[in-house]
Amino acid sequence: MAEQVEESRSNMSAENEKYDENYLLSLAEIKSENDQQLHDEGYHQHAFNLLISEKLSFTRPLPDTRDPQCKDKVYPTNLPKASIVICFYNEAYSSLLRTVHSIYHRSPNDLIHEVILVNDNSEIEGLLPKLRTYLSNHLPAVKLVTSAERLGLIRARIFGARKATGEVLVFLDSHCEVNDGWLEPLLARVQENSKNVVIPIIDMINADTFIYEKSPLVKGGFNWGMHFRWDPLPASTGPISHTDPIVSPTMAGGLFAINRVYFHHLGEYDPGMDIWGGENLEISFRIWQCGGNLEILPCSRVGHIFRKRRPYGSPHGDSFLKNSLRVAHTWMDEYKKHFFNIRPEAAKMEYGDISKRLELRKQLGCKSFKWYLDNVYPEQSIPSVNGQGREAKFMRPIVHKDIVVKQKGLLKHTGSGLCVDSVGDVHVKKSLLRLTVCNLSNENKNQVWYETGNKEMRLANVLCLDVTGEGKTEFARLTKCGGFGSQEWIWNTKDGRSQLFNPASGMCLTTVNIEPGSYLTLAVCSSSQLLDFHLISAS
Ligand code: LR7
Ligand code: MN
Repeated sequence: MAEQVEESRSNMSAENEKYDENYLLSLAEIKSENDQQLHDEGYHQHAFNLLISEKLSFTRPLPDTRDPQCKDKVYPTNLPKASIVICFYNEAYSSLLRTVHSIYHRSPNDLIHEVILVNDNSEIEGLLPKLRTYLSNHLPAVKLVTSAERLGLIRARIFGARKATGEVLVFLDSHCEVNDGWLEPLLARVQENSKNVVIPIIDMINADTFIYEKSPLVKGGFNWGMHFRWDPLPASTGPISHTDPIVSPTMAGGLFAINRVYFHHLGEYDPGMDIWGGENLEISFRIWQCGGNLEILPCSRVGHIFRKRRPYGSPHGDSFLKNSLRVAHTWMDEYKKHFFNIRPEAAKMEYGDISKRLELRKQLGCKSFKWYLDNVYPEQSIPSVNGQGREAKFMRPIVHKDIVVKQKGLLKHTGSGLCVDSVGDVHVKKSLLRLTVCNLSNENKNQVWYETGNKEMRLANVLCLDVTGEGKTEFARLTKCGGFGSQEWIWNTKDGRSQLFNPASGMCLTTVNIEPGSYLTLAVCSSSQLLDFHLISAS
């Protein structure tokens, strides 16, 4: 096995490959018709930049995002072994194999009992034969199983878990990359207590650039619309240790480790849930209410591709709402009314038979939802109904990433000497952008661009330079800033150029002409002078 992996590793990863953001950006450049097609179809089918994924090696290097103290931790030598279960529906070949390779690449061989890939009846033509061939040549130990029908991710996980025989189950999404030392902390904590269910810190793989970003220490919560959310760590717990487990009221859902026998004892998942959504809160409430612990382990880090939309639908309507109803009616007691206050239409909706889940709750002797709120999630605010609200105990505002202005100035088109402003006022959304005569006086704010640490270009520090339209060329406009890929601009200064590169489209900002009034748009990056811009200070 190890030999096979070794062989494929040398095939797949270039010698002396380094983690380098500029290298990633260069992979995003569209250089041919074929690139364009891969890029466009990739966004359509997978909602991430497939062009980069396909070019990147399966075992690419990643930045080690752990706190340095994590490296001093020593784990028992007799850790239990993991059955890693990965369900996938229409996952891209390259992101799926990168997930699997990263596991073998960054885990001690003797801790992996097995890797089980559950194909949830994927419909991408040719995916399965290609995958089978690859696995049998390079990763023969990986078990690939296919369900008889599309199960949805919840039933697919039950299906996969029932095939597993290792002591600990580790679930992962099919577009992850595990990082150095990810597995040991998870297994050690489950070994300490078989009721510990543990989660790595989920680092972010940017869907447009594949840049691997370190996530802050946070914990899982939810809002009364039944959406999972991240909560800041409460200030009252004192100084934050960067290595100790963080008790978490909920989990995001996709990435966690649990003792296998305990998983089955606890009732697996609710098999009445369809396709996607809700199961993460369900298993979180169930773990806590029925005597388990849920923790995030800061020394275990796994990257996940965060897509801006889900690239598949649910055949039978909104599975998230239906699944959430099953959670509310099974676990939330009188507190479900807060959900119905937010989604009144849901109160009368069908959610199927939950009698088996209610029976399970009784049989396991689970505690009330009030107990959970009081003891596990005291920082949750409870909306006031008939004056009976509860103020959050240690609420504090969620810290948004600070928007730092890196530099500001007029955006000058090098060749023409003209500057960029908007056709409408700087506050008017959708205003087109054009070349105009530079006005160097400071009063004239409508030509001053602010480049932020979020890689945005904001005109007068108000709206963002945006080029929407997946793959299709559109004119540049001002839109509300929202951290979208179409608002991301990176100075490309390779080969003496000075161009604004947009990784999401793989293209560069350009002007259609060099006269005053010419609109701005995107073009394939090249040495054309039409694409050269630079920032000059407004005297
Ligand atoms: O019908 C399906 N069958 C499947 O096998 C639909 C999906 N799947 C697979 C899919 O290929 C993927 O591997 O199930 C996995 C999860 O689906 P995603 O990636 O579309 O889900 P997500 O990442 O958007 O959503 C998060 O919430 C879900 C709620 O049902 C699941 O719990 C996901 O696992 C979960 N992902 C994470 O927790 C990763 C970190 C996200 C954060 C924060
Ligand atoms: Mn996912």
